[in-house]
Amino acid sequence: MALDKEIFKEELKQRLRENYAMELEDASEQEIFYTLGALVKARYSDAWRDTWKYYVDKNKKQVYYFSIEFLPGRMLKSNLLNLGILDTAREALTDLGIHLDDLAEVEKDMALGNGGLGRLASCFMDSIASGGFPGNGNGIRYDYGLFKQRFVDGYQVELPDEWLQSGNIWEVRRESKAVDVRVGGHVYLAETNDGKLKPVYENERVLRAVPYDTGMVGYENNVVNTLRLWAVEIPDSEEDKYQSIQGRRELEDLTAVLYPDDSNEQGRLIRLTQEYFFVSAGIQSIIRHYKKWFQKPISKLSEYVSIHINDTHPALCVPEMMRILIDEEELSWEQAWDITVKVMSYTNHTIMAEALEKWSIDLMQRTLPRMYQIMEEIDARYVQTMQELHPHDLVERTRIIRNGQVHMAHLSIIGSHSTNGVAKLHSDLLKSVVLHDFYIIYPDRFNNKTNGIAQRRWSQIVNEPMSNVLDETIGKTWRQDSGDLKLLRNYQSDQAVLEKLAEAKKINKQKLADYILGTTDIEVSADAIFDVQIKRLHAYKRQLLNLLHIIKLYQDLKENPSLEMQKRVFIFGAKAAPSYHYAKVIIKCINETANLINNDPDIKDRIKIVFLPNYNVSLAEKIIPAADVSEQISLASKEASGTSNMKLMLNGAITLATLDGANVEIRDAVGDDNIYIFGLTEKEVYEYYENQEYSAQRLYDENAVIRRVLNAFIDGTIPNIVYEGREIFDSLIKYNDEYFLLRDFDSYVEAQEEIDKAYGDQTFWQKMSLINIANAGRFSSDETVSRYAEDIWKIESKDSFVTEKG
Ligand code: H2P
Repeated sequence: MALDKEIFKEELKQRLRENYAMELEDASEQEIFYTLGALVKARYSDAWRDTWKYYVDKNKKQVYYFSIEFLPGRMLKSNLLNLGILDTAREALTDLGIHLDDLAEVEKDMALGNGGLGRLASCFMDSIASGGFPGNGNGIRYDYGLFKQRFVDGYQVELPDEWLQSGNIWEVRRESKAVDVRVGGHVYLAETNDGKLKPVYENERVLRAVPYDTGMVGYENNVVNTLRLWAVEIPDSEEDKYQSIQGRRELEDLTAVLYPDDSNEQGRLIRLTQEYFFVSAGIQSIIRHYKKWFQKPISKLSEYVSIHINDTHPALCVPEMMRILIDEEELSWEQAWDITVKVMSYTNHTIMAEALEKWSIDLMQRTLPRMYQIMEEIDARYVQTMQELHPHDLVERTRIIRNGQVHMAHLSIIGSHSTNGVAKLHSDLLKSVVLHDFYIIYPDRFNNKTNGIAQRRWSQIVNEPMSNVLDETIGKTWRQDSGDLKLLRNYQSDQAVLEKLAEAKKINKQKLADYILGTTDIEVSADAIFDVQIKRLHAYKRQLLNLLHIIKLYQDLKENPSLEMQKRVFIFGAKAAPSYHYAKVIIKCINETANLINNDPDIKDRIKIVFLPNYNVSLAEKIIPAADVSEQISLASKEASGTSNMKLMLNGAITLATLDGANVEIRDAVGDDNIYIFGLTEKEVYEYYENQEYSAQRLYDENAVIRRVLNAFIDGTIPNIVYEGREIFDSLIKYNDEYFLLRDFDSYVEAQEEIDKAYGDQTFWQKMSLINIANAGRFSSDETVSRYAEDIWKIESKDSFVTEKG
């Protein structure tokens, strides 16, 4: 429904009067934001109701995407865009003297995730709704999102992210849909009067799970799906047990923070309980919905419900579904297992050990006794079935419970019908190395689904100047179907188009330069190359390699001030996990190097380093449109996919990359001439592991450039890093450089030199940039989600069944 500008203005004023007893002139930006949010929500509420009713009426199979992280960022503009009223709303607000962009800044980022995993989940939510797919998210409503990052003396300081302080305009509390979740205590099986074995719970704690629903608005299609996030409360029946404030707090802490530090026992306990809490609440609500509205026998569940386990955190979906089917629905084990495996599917997001989650048997038994019993049974039956088919060793290596631990990835694979990786290379590695044992057992369960990004957000919303040039050049169909970006290929030699794209980039760069000045006091020139690395801070992502190159450039310039090179601004955005010491050391070193270089009068503005604090979705939206170079420099084989690589490419940045994760597919899309590839291949990395020939010390001894760069960490060249510099140095030399930075250093420097040269020829550069934009369409999460829908979830898009039935 088109938006009438005048009616919209009147409605805004009227709602403001009703809610705040204020006239527009007197209202604060915050009051206007909340009023506008309520108005937008009201606009999609009918569609929201109609959508779920439609799924029910037509008995449509739905997917439930279980994820411990969601990172939607801000939702105002994306909701306006998807409702098709962004432009009109902007105009109407302008008439009223309000800038939509300023107003949008009021919204707190919904930051219920750490990085790519959570952001992917949110891109999927957008694409599932936009594709008209019946699909919902299920997660945790943390009171505090990912910490706010500040730098004090170059160190990362973490502050709580009180995102809910002023209320969350998009959510709806649904108390009537609360469910109970039982944890702790003891469970034993007792015979009932009719001779069945039933679990009896003793001394357990009952938690009340209250859902908060947020509408996931599809792009101009009247579909609004639901993201359901659970918060813990004390059930009425248990009030007596929680008379002290401290007791209440302990319980309420369960959904207080995202990823509590799990380096200590108390933290791990909370984490495991969190996992079970949202899994149990989610599955109970799915079953209740199914029974109430679909009114089909429980044995048919897999025809109507698909559950996706996003990484292993929701792996307890498997035993929890079994519990409900056996204990409550009284199905036989075999029948329950058959349904469970058909319903579940699992995505692996990384080969890093940190994500191959394991829990000690003892902790599992104490925290979730019934879950443990069921997992023991799954494990025993697995061994029994498989030992007839496979060698003993193989079965032992793949079982769920072994060496005193419960292996969540094993549980996810065994308990589901599909395991996928997130880029071709990653999926291949899963099959050939990381999960090879399972691939032998279940070859048909393995498949690849290369990640994608919500392209409307990462182009139309964040980059208006570029979007306008695209409209003028290739028409507007790309806004609906990003595959049409390829039409741009016809203009790669059109000087006028190249110049227009360059102008758009310049506008974005100037805007970012202003922001940088405002937040960090660092002045950067929009004429310089904006070289960007934005992602979680992690050793394998190799922000340190980037820093080594910067130090080299600095040393070269100091030695030879007349050295010819393009001006560069190196931009970083990254948070380090609070307990990840080494990552924090790298942050400190980057900040101190920045201090040194940015203030060195010999360097002036030839190199600038900007580490923008508090990297989050909103900051990404400011940086990405302004980027010239996209740093994707993880050690080959370590980055499962990456998604900032896709966002940066879509915005015309040139990728500088190792052949890792989805970089391989980006290279295939743009061709070797439009990307800069360097470093070891994944095969070579594995060869090093095998032959153990790698010696960082040798590289240090033999390579004078490397030596000089590394010495800068310990000889006082970079000030204020006495301990940190030594730690970096030792990690590379004494501990033999786990991620082969020194091995890739020369080829990285070479690639950087080529980039420097290429940027000198602006036409050449703009053409590469255009080719990147033109070939980004295939990395749309619309496409990715369609593949999941077809191959894994077996759900149909609303469009397809609407047309099907005429
Ligand atoms: C992870 C992987 C990325 C991947 C993303 C989504 C865990 O994200 O490392 O390679 O693209 O999941 O599948 P991240 O490192 O950004 O936290």
